[in-house]
Amino acid sequence: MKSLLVLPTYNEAENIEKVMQKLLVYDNLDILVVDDSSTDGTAEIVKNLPEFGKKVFIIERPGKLGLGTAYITGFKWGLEKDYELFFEMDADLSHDPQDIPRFIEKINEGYDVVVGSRYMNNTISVVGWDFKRLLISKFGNWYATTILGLRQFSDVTSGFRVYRRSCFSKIDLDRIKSNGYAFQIEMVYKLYKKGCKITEIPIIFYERFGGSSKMSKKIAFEAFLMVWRLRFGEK
Ligand SMILES: Nc1nc2c(ncn2[C@@H]2O[C@H](COP(=O)(O)OP(=O)(O)O)[C@@H](O)[C@H]2O)c(=O)[nH]1
Ligand SMILES: [Mg+2]
Repeated sequence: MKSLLVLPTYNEAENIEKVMQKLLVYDNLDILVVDDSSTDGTAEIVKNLPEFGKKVFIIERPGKLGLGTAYITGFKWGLEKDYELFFEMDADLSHDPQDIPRFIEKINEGYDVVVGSRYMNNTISVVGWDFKRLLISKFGNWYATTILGLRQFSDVTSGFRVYRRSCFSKIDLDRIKSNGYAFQIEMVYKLYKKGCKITEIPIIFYERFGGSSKMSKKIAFEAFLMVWRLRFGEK
């Protein structure tokens, strides 16, 4: 199945080339970088790759406009073309491109959405986080899944996943409001409500290779409030 992997970047120059090398081994996978005017030359590195314009594409946005809108922009680009599967992945090597075939296996079993989970079967598969960060992530998942009735899922904030094309005709992408972690929660919640078949696979999450995190307290707080808006707000 022809697949598009949307890779949002904001100052990932230290990581982008390594990630690309690991992604370019897959024949049926194109990569769309959505770069928000990184100041460290991320976009230039992408545009200098020999595969640029063939398997690698870029959308450059005028400023840091957020992770959620970066994904929506990327998905819409792919929907205008003939991609069947849409992957989400971080550009900082936290997610291992070698896991991609396991996502596709689940799609072939008939699932519409496959989420890579760090917390399946009551285990924690995170390398390199301090206790505080882990606690926030675990609490965030408990909080969101409890309020939204998604307790069967162990990791609704994970950003390593794949959606089948048909998912995007079930929801209005222009009405996805949230960014950061809330974006991941909103997508799972809305697609679940629309009857999409969603499953998880275990992944190991590694602390970013180079550079620094772009997530802030503000983005975590957005998720905190957004969960209630999703629960009681528009369907
Ligand atoms: N285009 C774009 N990418 C972003 C933005 N915020 C984060 N990212 C990218 O989204 C991915 C996840 O962000 P990251 O800072 O690693 O989040 P963390 O893993 O939760 O600390 C990385 O590839 C970032 O470069 C943004 O505002 N715009
Ligand atoms: Mg990261």
